[in-house]
Amino acid sequence: MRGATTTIHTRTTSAHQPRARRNIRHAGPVLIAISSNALTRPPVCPHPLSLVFIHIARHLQQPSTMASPAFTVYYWQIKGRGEMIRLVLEAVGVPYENKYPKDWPTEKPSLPFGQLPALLITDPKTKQTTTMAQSAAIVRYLARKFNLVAADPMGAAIADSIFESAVDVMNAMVKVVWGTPEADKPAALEKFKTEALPPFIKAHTAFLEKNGNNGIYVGDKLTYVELTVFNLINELNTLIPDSVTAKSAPALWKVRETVANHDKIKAYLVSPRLHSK
Ligand SMILES: N[C@@H](CCC(=O)N[C@@H](CS)C(=O)NCC(=O)O)C(=O)O
Repeated sequence: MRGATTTIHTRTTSAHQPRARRNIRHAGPVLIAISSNALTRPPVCPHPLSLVFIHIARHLQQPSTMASPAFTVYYWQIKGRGEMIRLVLEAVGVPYENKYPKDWPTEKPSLPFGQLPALLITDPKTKQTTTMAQSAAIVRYLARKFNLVAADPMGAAIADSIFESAVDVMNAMVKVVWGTPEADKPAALEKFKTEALPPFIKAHTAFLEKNGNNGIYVGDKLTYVELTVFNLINELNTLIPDSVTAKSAPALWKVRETVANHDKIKAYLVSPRLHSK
């Protein structure tokens, strides 16, 4: 995650040299501290590992070689499934552009599965663009790349399962809104309200309470899962006002509050980048 700190200490073979260190800021997410003379001249008789560290440190010092791929979120001009991708990029402060379909029937065949959202990833060196599809795959790719996943594999897998359950609810909601004839919508909505919503709130509350009710599902690190649930809660409350509130689902509401108070997300929510619907 941007702002994370990794410390690499290099050691020369001279026992007399002070172990002075300095911090080197660079364009990427790592803050690195190494012995002060290591960047200017290699030690006379270095430990082989120190040369490796020096090489890494020099590489990290050059912003031009640190260029990140350019990201474009390709989706309609609404929040929908595209929003969880935007939220991940916003949370880590990575710039991106939005692309909206202009003539969907002609654009559809160019997508890997004929659907949106997609993430267009352009390599800064080759200028080649990869089109990545499937919202879950995209958010996980970004979350892994920018360290928005739980650290241990078991915790990460449990978090993934929580994410998948949120996607199930999102899919059920999409089906009611977009896949139901107008005349059948009231009944479909009622069914969703009584059959899909309560088990979602119950299961998520159980995970959150087990984790100490801190607004986070696993441990104390915010991941892509809380960002996704934040989006889901907003969508649910848009569809069915007050379906998730501080009173009806306090543990889930805390997730919403945790994300809403994240400094970068807080800024995003009042920025012109936020889609209004
Ligand atoms: N499993 C896919 C589902 C994508 C999906 O259903 N996209 C819809 C919009 S939310 C779409 O592209 N609909 C237009 C179409 O299928 O032509 C994902 O999560 O990305």
